[in-house]
Amino acid sequence: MLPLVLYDIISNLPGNNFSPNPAKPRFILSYKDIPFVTIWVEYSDIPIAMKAIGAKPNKRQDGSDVHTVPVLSDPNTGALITDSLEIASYLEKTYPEKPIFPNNSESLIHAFDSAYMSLILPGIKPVFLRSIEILSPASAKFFIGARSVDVPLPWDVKRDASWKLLEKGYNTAYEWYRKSDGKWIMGDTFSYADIIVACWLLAFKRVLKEDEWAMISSWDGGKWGQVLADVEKECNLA
Ligand SMILES: N[C@@H](CCC(=O)N[C@@H](CS)C(=O)NCC(=O)O)C(=O)O
Repeated sequence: MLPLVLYDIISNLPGNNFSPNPAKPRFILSYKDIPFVTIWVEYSDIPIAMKAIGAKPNKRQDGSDVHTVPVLSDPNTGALITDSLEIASYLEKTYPEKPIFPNNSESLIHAFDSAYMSLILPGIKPVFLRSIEILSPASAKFFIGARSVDVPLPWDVKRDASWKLLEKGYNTAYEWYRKSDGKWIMGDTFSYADIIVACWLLAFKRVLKEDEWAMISSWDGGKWGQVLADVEKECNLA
């Protein structure tokens, strides 16, 4: 089997990775034990680099085209897939061993993805500010332009108020987990929903200061540090 190729975003952190959406296919590939290599792309080069390989554009909320990563290329089938959810769907169909959408849960997990995002977005501004600090100047500028469409500037708001909003979102996610009889959102059954939760936590851990991540990971009795550690272990990444 030829290794698949995952396009992810470069940063100045050791090991590069920081971005939640490309982390999702990385976790799936590792969980399913599919060989892959990563091509690291400058954030500001995403449109030109993805156009150059012939990747399909994604859609902005207003319906206009935008090139995004992750993109996954599979030389075994010739597939070239844009968007983390599309990639998850492709990988599940093409490599069904170790399912990530067990019990026909794909549609529900798509809905879960949006619901989880709506918990995070209200408190995301300090995370975006920290993300800029780990990008090159050109990519930082591009990131501000791209992300401020959904999360309007200014981002330099009172951190404490944002942390409160983010904590409130995670308190809700905690209630979701508490209703499940097991450590995963579907009880004892691991799924892509847990990967979605973990990839955002990983992004926080990577871009935030140590004390900021320590605060988030300790919310809800240490639930979030634990979820990240559990998912990393389940996906052979710990
Ligand atoms: N829904 C897409 C979102 C991907 C996305 O927004 N990617 C960001 C990096 S994390 C990007 O490429 N942004 C480029 C831009 O907005 O111009 C997915 O899940 O793959």
